Amino acid sequence: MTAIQDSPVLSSLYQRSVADYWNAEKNPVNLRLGEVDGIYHHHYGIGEVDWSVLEGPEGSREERVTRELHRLESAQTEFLLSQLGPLKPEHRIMDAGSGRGGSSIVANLRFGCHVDGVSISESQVAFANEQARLRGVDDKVRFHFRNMLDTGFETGSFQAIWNNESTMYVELGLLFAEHARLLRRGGRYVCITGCYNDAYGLPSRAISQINAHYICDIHPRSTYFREMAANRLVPISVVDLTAATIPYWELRARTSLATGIEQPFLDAYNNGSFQYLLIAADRV
Ligand code: GPP
Ligand code: MG
Repeated sequence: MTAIQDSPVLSSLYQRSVADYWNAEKNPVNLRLGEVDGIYHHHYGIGEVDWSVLEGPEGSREERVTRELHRLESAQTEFLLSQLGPLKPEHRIMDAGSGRGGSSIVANLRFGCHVDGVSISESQVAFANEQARLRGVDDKVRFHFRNMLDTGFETGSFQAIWNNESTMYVELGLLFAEHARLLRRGGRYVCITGCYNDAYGLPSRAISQINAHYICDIHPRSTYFREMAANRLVPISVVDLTAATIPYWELRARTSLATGIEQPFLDAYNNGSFQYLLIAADRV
């Protein structure tokens, strides 16, 4: 573990350990999928699986499965972006926890907007900026080694902000205070997240296993709504994507790309203790 004292970005040993994880991460389930079309995601998929990918010639099975998992992850991105409201090319939008840059680049291709992605992983920031350069969109899509809790960006400068599976790395009160500061009034906030279901009490064993695997801290569903209400973010839409993501995990569990975290996800989703939610909110 490297010291944090000299870092302008990392403010705790916890953040240092998260940055270390992502600086070292090279899972084939992320890199092989990204190579399909050059869009590198760090989130899961939604939608019906085409199970025929498991049939046919053994030699090309892995390639078919890789493409199918990537298709489902790309469908998740499209769904999230479709909730950001009407965006124009002159708008500026932010990807909080931007990973290898997939969602940001797709957002620029779709809306033509200026996109700023932030990550506490210097490796991810460098990788994502290289992807933007390769696509020729680096004049409008920029990735920054910054902390989403304290970005340093100008107050009221963003029309939309999203977190695609990155809220479980931060305290939501601090995150939403920064988002509320950055968004202009009438701007839109969207997150897709896994949260534990308060109706079942404290986190189940499977959720604890997911937390340990990624060094994250999955929040209860209630905390999202409490902290949004406290920070001028008023939900406009809540979509339970749990049933839509289970097929992705069932396919992933049956492939050589599996990382070992598939069964805890399936257990947590199937027993009702965990939910995969999209929440969209207006900044009022
Ligand atoms: C997936 O990233 C997302 C996270 C690590 C955050 C945890 C998400 C929850 C919904 C609890 P990834 O694509 O890098 O993960 P993997 O390597 O497993 O594909
Ligand atoms: Mg992944």
